[in-house]
Amino acid sequence: MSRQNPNIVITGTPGVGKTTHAEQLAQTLGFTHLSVNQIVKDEGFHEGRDEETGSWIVDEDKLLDHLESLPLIQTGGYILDWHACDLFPERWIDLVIVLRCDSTILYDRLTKRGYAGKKLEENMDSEIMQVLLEEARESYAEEVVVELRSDGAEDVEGNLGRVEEWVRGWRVDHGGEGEGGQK
Ligand code: DAT
Repeated sequence: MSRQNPNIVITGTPGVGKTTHAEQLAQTLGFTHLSVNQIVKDEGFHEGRDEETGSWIVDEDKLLDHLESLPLIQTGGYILDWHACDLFPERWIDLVIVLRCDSTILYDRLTKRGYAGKKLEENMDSEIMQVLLEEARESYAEEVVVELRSDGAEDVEGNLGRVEEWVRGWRVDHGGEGEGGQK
């Protein structure tokens, strides 16, 4: 198995900026952005919504089968954007980015999105208790996981530059030119 490009997971609590980062990175790197939540919804890989939180109850087997049918493992060049990461087999993934956000800023983003009550509370707790960071650290090798801040626009810019640099390095280490998009 020799991928031409790395596969990157972008994870974190809802509202931290996963979509914002994934869309821009996919564009600059020429990678494919997979919004896993959207796939779950569009393809019906779920058993309805949790009554209390409104989140999808995901059929993980169906989701994994679908992802496995993509050229993801062979070619690389995918950005998987989801609020969970322990589902993806380690051998698929080259980098796991855990975005983190200041709780006051996150509170504002989530209330603006219409989150309230238990859903808001659970997501705030999740960010404060760094649940996704722990999940990533438990599921992947230490050197694969990076924690990046996503409080303001300047963070996004810095993070994108850092990841692009990392991808260039990955390509060089894996026999590529260190430039260019997905082949
Ligand atoms: P997620 O995909 O993690 O749920 P998002 O990318 O949809 O998050 O971002 C939620 C909102 O917050 C959206 O209006 C964009 C804004 N946002 C995210 N990260 C930001 C950042 N670092 N600076 C400024 N705004 C940001």
